[in-house]
Amino acid sequence: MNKDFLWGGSTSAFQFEGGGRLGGKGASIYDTREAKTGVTYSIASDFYHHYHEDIRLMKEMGFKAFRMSIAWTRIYPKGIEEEPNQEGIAFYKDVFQELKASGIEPVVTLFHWDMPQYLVDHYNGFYSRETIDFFAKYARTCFEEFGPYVKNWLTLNENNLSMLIPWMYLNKESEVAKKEPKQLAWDCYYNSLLCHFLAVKLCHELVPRAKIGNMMASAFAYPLTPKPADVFAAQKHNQETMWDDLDILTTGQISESLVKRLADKGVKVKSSLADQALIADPLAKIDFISFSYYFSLCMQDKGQPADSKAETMQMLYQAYYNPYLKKTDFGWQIDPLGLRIFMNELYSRYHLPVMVVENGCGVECDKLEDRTVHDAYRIDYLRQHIAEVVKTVDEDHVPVLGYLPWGCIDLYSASGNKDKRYGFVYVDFDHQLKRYKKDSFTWYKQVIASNGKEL
Ligand code: BGP
Repeated sequence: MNKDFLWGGSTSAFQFEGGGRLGGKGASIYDTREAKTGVTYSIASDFYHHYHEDIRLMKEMGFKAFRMSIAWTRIYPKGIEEEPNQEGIAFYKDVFQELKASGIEPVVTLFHWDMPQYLVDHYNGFYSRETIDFFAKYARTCFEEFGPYVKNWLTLNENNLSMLIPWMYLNKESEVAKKEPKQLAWDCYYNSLLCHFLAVKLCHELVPRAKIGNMMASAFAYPLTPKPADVFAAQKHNQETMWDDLDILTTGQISESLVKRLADKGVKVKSSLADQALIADPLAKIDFISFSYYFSLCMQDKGQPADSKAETMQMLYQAYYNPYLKKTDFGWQIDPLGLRIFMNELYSRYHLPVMVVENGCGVECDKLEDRTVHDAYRIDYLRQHIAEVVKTVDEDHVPVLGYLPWGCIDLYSASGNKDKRYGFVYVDFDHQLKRYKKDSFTWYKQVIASNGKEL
């Protein structure tokens, strides 16, 4: 393992930062959701008030990197203002300086789903072209203000899935929301794609010493059986959920095959010459591929009667359970070797360095006893995955830049469930958000100190 390997952990603003509307922050879609569901995203793990303590804990574990996202609404409260919010800028500068002083590189996601509510209400999020300009302005501000502190940037979290969840950023009462769903999904995705390209280009122009990557969700599927039709189903699934997106990001064009496949579904790709020039701009090419990996999937031929013994794994996509794998209590199948297979596949396709920016096992069974949590199950899960990362680097010689497991300090799950925990540090959400080191804290510290040798 390279001595510069980025060991660390990963979070996002809406799930971790809290701080509510303090410091002039505007409402994101999660703040609005809070009013409806009662899930207290405005507090979450309250990194806003605990960052000194949290960074101390990360330093104690030996973190080399920490992934966090910037809340767009902390910089531009509505998304549309002329001038950025200086208090928001000061907050993040403070965090970055403290990370730097602790020897920890920030890995910063520009957009982790927390769209300004104003842009949803008035522009239907990524549906509108205006949002691209607002996003570009936000990204420019981030690079100009934080460029001196941040060497590693990620654009939009899990953007390959944005075609599957366009309604996240739509005003459901608007006329737009009633449009033909496939075209609507593509149009939203396409505009978010332009946001990605603009951000990459701006980053290369404004912070030339920095590196910037995409962030994709692994939806990696095996065929359920060696039946050629199942192999083809898996191939199609991987193409449509991951490679179509990555092919655009890395080749600088929307392939004719994709345009025709979309046309077969009644979806039109409207791409201006200026868009095409941006997509093809060498400055708009990513430096590395980052991704989340929690499980692998199995696919079978949809045209055939479903294998009655195959259990369905209902996610964003209909997939099947792999009879050779165990699964978590949340039904996510545990596949450490799948991570190695996936990274090899990525590298052989795109020849770019890769970075694991999310991985982990969310459980509801963490129990605080005598100021700690005995989380052998977490250690077991991470040990197996890290072992595969090490082999991918040392035996397959794939350039893996870092391993940043998800929710390194407990945070809210994307679904709002604060009892689904991933961290090395327990956050007592019922008692002043006090922090406690779990058994995995000491274990991970030794993993980092030995550069992945002592697992
Ligand atoms: C990814 C998201 C994260 C995170 C993670 C775990 O898709 O990028 O924000 O939440 O999944 O999922 P969950 O929170 O549902 O356990």
